[in-house]
Amino acid sequence: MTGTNDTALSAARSTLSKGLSRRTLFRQAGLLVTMGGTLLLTGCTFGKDDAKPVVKMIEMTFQPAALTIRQGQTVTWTNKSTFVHTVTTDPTRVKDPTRISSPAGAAVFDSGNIAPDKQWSQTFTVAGTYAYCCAPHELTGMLGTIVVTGS
Ligand SMILES: [Cu+2]
Repeated sequence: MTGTNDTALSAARSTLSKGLSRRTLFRQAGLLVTMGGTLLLTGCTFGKDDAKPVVKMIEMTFQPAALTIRQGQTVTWTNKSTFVHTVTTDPTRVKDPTRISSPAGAAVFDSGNIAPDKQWSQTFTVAGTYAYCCAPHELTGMLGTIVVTGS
């Protein structure tokens, strides 16, 4: 999959240019390569055998921005940036509620502040599409999508 390698290289170059350590660079590149079997151009799909769906917060982006998981899986957001971020589908936490959405019957969630090098997890029990954002950075486009397929 040349697309996977290109993506990993691109992410690696981006990371390097932002001044992170080479060790961090290679760890991220290695993870991207490891994920290669399921990495798509627009996101990742995690099957039942994949242990840990992860979304990284890198600078002011969610990576991958679009992630597909199975019902009942838990997604962990890891803050790899120097900023405080949040993960929210709560309309009361954002300036523009049209940016976010949840499937019918799903409770909204809000991580609260996730400091640099911290992480936060959410288990998805209701299938459907979740459009979430980082409340402090919604206006700069820090948006993400989780698609939960039926078990
Ligand atoms: Cu943010």
